[in-house]
Amino acid sequence: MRNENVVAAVRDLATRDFDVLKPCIDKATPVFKDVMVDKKGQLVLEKGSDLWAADVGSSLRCQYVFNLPRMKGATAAGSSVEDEGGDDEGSNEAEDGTDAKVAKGLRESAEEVLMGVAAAMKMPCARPSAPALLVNKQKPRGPPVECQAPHLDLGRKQKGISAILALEAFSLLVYPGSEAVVKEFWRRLDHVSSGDHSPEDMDAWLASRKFRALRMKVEPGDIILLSGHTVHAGDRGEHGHMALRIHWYVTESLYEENETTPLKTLSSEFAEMFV
Ligand SMILES: O=C(O)CCC(=O)C(=O)O
Repeated sequence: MRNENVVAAVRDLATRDFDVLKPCIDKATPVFKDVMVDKKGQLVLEKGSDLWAADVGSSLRCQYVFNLPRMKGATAAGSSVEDEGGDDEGSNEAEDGTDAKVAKGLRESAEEVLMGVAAAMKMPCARPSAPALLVNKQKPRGPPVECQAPHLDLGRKQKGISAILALEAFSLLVYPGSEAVVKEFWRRLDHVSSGDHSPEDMDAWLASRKFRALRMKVEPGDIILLSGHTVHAGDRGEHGHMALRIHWYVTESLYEENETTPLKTLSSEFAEMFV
């Protein structure tokens, strides 16, 4: 979708060559490319944790989470929410006030749009996560970033949307209609657990179809909106192009963290349906 206030705010940053974002780009750290598997193809746990270990690939897909104070009153229902003073866990504020400068134009206009979408989706308590700047880095003479593994941005029990705002042109791999396939997988999994379906029924369903990604190309100012259960993946990068973009999650409850779900963590056979 496009919103003229958002487009104007993006244009404003672009005319100043994204100067205000330079400290954030420098501090951006690698995000997952895939999940780690051992020689037998089994998922590996992070040391000392019960989470799956991430494989960051060539470490070129990076993100910086803005440590911005939450906007007052920014829920889809417009109810008052106290400003929390920017103490979001895992965020990494640039020391020079960059966050505040970015907050002023872009964040406010973009989050107003996201709250409108949440309200239309009947998520009255929804509120956006701290925004994260995504950037494709590249080493001198090295190749651009590789594709990410197909994943969902939310866990099974979560309801909400993902939004990615293009500050520069970029592309995303999206599997159209995949939300229905994901829900069908969970439904069949429940039937196998309850004994209504046999594991062989599940195997036959998993082998019955393959889904192909659509390369969605967007221009600066465009916002891609995905349901949290739509299968997607970051695309391969282009030489010398950072493809600056900002990612939000909008979940139903106020203080919820999104649960990124690589398809391999659901089942390797399910992941293989998405080619
Ligand atoms: O690289 C991108 O544009 C998408 C990244 C993404 O979907 C994620 O990290 O969850």
